Amino acid sequence: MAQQIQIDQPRLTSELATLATFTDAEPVSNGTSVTRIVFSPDDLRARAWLKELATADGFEVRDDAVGNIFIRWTGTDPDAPAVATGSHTDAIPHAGMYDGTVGVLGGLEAMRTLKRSGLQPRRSIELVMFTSEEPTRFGIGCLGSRLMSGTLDPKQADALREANEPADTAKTLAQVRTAAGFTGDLASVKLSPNHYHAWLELHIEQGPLLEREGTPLGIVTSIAAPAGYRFTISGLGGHAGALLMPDRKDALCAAAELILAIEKHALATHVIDTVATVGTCDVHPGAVNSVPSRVVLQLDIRDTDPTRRESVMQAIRRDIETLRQRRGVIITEQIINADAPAQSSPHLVELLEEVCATHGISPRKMVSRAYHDSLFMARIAPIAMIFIPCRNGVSHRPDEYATPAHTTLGVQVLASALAKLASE
Ligand code: HGY
Ligand code: MN
Ligand code: MN
Ligand code: MN
Repeated sequence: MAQQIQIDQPRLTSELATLATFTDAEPVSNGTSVTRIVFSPDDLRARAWLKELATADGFEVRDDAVGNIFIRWTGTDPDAPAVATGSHTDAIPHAGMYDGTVGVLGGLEAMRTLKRSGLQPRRSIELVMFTSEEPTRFGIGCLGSRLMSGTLDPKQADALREANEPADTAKTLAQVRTAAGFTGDLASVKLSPNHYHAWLELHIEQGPLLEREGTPLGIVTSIAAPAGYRFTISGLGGHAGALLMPDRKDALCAAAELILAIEKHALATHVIDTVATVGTCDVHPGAVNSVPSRVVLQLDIRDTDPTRRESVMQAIRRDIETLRQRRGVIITEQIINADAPAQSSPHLVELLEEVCATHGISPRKMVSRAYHDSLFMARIAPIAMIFIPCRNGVSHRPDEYATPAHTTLGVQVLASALAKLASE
């Protein structure tokens, strides 16, 4: 099979470049800056373009109530659970052009290549483009795959509000998706546990290991466990000149101490798998001559071991208690998500190793520190992920880059694996 698989590299490279034009980010000199927030005009244009491509290739296209797109190549045994692959095309502000898109356009090219090779798959092969893998708009990532796998309550999901809008104007997911034309009941998004025979996702590594070791491909054996929390710190603000220091309860100073405490406790595990960052900090009222009275922080904390992640949270909470007393501020904690890690299917890892051997590749087995929709697909299907190197391990930045050769090799391995799985 390996020999017959001729990926159309120029077409794939050009489609990745076209997809990157659906952005409202300003052009930058050091790469391709992409901002494509879920259900934004650019996201809707990208969706329409992808569907046109897939329809032109003769695949069946549908979307579900939250806008997950399904591109299906029906097999000779249409009732057998399908083999699936896919990823996301939404992008955080000022991101790059390869995160997620390699898995979607690479998956489409894999299906087209198999079709061109004359394969008649027994199992259907399905490409999925997930809605809102990034947490940017609604504060929680993987909305589409969480709902598909039944790990997010549909009513809770519809009530999620835009995370970066003022509370009084923030729209709910229900309002935004309805305006985008997705009006079905979110409960209908959930798939049964045996809906798919197997799930594979092709993605850039978003880390430096493959490039550093000169390995062209990684096989993900597990996906680290992400958690998100929102801390609201309320103090006593006022005039930056007239309010004397002893009378202040400066919420931003308290936030600064909390941010450093988070870093301190993440480092204190002395385990490289523990990571934590405060990625957003909203200061109210946000005027230079006004003492901050309220600050909202969003924490992203991850670990391959959820128990160790929780022990870091306990240490942070102890420091919060001290901060409350010493600074006289109110600090409330809201959990956004606290997910379990995912293990890849040993069978799929072995199958990918066999496919790599036929392509003359010796892959690296590795942990994914970024989360992916595969983290949730693991709840309803056997999963594995294929990683390709990205330059300097950079991601979520305009200088994110994957070479056409690495991208093509990743798609070649994906196509061979899909063909094998479709005949199982
Ligand atoms: O944050 C992540 O791990 C993913 O790239 N959204
Ligand atoms: Mn991402
Ligand atoms: Mn991604
Ligand atoms: Mn992802």
